[in-house]
Amino acid sequence: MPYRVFKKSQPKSHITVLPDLGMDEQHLTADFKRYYGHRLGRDETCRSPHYAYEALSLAVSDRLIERWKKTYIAYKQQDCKRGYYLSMEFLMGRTLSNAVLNLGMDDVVAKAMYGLGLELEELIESEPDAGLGNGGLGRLAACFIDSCATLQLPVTGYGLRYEYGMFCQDVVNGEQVEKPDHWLRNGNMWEIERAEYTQRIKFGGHTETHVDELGNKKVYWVDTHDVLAVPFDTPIPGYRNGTVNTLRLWKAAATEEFDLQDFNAGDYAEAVEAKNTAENITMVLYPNDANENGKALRLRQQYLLTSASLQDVIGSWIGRHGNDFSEFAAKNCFQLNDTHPSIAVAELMRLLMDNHGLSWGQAWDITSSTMAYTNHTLLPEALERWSVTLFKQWLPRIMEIIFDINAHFLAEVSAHYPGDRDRLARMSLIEEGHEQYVRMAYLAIVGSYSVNGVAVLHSKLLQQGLFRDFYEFWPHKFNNKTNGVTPRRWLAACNPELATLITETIGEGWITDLSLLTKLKPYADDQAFRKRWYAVQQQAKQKLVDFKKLELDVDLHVDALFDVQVKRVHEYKRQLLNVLHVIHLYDRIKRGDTENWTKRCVLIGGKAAPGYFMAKRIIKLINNVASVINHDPDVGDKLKLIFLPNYRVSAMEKICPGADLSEQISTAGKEASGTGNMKFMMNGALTIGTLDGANIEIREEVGDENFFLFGLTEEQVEEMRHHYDPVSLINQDECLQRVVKLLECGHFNQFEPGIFDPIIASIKSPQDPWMTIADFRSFVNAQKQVEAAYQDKERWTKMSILNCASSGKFSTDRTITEYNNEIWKLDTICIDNNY
Ligand code: 26Q
Repeated sequence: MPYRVFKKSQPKSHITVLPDLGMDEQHLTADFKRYYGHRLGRDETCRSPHYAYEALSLAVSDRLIERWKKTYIAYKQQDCKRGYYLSMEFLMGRTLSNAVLNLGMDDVVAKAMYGLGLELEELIESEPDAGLGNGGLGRLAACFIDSCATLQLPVTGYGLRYEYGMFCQDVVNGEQVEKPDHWLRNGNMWEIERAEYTQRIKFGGHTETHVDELGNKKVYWVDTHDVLAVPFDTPIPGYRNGTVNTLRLWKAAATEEFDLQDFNAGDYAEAVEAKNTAENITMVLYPNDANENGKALRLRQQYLLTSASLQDVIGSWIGRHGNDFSEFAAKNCFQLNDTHPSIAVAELMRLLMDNHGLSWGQAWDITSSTMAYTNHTLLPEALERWSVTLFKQWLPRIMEIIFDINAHFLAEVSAHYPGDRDRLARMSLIEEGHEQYVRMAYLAIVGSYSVNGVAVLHSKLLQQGLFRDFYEFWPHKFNNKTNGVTPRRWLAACNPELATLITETIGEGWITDLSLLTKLKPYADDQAFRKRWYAVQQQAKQKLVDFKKLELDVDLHVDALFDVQVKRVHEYKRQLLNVLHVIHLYDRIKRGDTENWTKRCVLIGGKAAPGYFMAKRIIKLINNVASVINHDPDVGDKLKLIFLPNYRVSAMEKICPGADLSEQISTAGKEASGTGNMKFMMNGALTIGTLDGANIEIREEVGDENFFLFGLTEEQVEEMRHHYDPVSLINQDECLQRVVKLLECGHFNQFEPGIFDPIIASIKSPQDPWMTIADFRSFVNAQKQVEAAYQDKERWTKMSILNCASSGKFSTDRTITEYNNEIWKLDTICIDNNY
């Protein structure tokens, strides 16, 4: 440890013993005032809510830190088995309201702020989102660590502290414009820098092999250009249980020697440049973008995360057990969030062998019984492959170890399948060809004792498709863990009115045992209850309308069906199918086919990867169609189409309580799970969806009659591929023909000729992988069912109650319990604290 504050001989623990902080209004108010006046130097003349947010956050944070320390001590004293969630993304969103809820201070805080004449909502809104993730995978990591803390599991999240998170999306002339997200500009109230746990990360250089007198081989990785990884910790509170776990995010920094070397040689500017190169590593989150694959900076990010985290875990192990690794595997496990941190397999081997003197066999036993891998995608283009050349250049020692792992692995395969050369080539960690590539998913599978998908269908398709050979070889490694979302953020906090109604009806146990929501089912038949449910939902819709009115200056009406699709914009998610349906409704209005019309407001939001041309063009199409429809006096309030800019966690917290209909319309077999679908269901929205990802399980839970199903199954999609003929499907369907004609004649791009040609060409192509046209008719028919149901208010409300009541399975508390029972096997650790 580079910094030692206290002399070893002198116990100083008394200076850290403090009386517990008061959890009442008086103590909180006093702390708030002290921070506001003394620490932040503000007074009543300050008009910005930002400083009041900071003062409140500091006061709340003090109360978290108290419990954090107790949790830390309990884990240390019990020397319990620990879990580590390694992820390149933690999409945390805002922290204040979640911390207040989990500490059980919501009433106290509301009263204290009211007493001070402050608008709590305004303070909460002034917190920027921590947008350190792209979408589902990053938000899942955030929900997981919330559940781990709530379930009192000793799990630490390890990630990167990007200076710039997910870009901010502006819409200019209907087009996405990216702006940097400098979320740390005004500081971060929730993190603590722990420079004393800084780790050193090697890059570049080369390896040297020495054989000692006993004939033992030892490898040295030398002449490296090292970078420092400095940890910043954020407390992760469980729900009112005294547990506060840790999210540790690494920031890259230059070593001092690095700049001194150049500086002494007189190259001041070069020294500063070297510093920049090092610090660039954690500068920006990569958007999920096929065009960004293979970039050296991304590889360096991945290695910094895995090496720093593993060194940190080993360092703390050695602090407790010395150089004895015999119990290491029994007491540690690492969950890899996709292949992004899968270099961990090779890095743990390196650390154990090169730094701690273990043999290959000892190191492999430990590695392959501590690593577990979660896959999040079936799209082949999204599977990570790194060029061997790049790997050798930046991580030469790691590349050697991967070759060694591969040699051992292929020997095992060929012993099992003698003479099967094709199989060896298929399963090799190295893809051969003009250039060699490392197949990261295979490295993760070989190095892990558990491999899971994130929904039943997805896990099945992994076993039968992408990872078939591996499943045949090691069936015991494969399992499914259906995703979830945390009910604290995604119901209790984001929809307090509905949460109150639920708690008044069935008690508050659902917040930590979501299966209790089934107790709501009988109330679906209770007319008085339905009336209250409906009123709460209308209120949530009004809140969303008011909010959008402020932001977008649009007039929406709560009597319309709120039809919502928010998620990353990607062709497989088929925002295009949604737009085709909207154009069809518009065409019906223009034709006067409006008998028994259901007013509908279609809301679409999501970011496109900056280099993804088609996705960006789809956003432009949505905006152009919106502009035509919303300005057409014939349409009026029968139909609205709104693009919601800058979709992010804090936006979803406002959107999901106000949604009637949740669009989950991906091509079957393409969406691994989806988690937005679960947030909507929990808040009482109905789903229109394909048999894809977790939709299948959602439908199973809520029953066919409460779910609007459409589209081809995954098998039908694969079967139809061979003879897919979208043009003839268009010709057979008059409505669809009219929709395509409207697009082709430039109705939505009168002054921008040709801009939608690539979109038209893609849906008309027999090669269209997403087969949008194939599902159009079935989608339109399902939407008619939606309209019929919506027109019957009692029926719709009943379905809404049943959706919420059936959403218990989709809590991450259930998901994490399964991870723990079947993969991690950690004991729960009670923290002695009256929360
Ligand atoms: C890869 C290479 C270079 C740069 C970035 C990336 C990258 C980054 C993020 C690749 C993928 C991601 C994110 C993927 C993701 O969010 N997948 C989603 O995971 C959810 C949680 O399991 C599922 O519910 C979704 O179905 C799945 O799409």
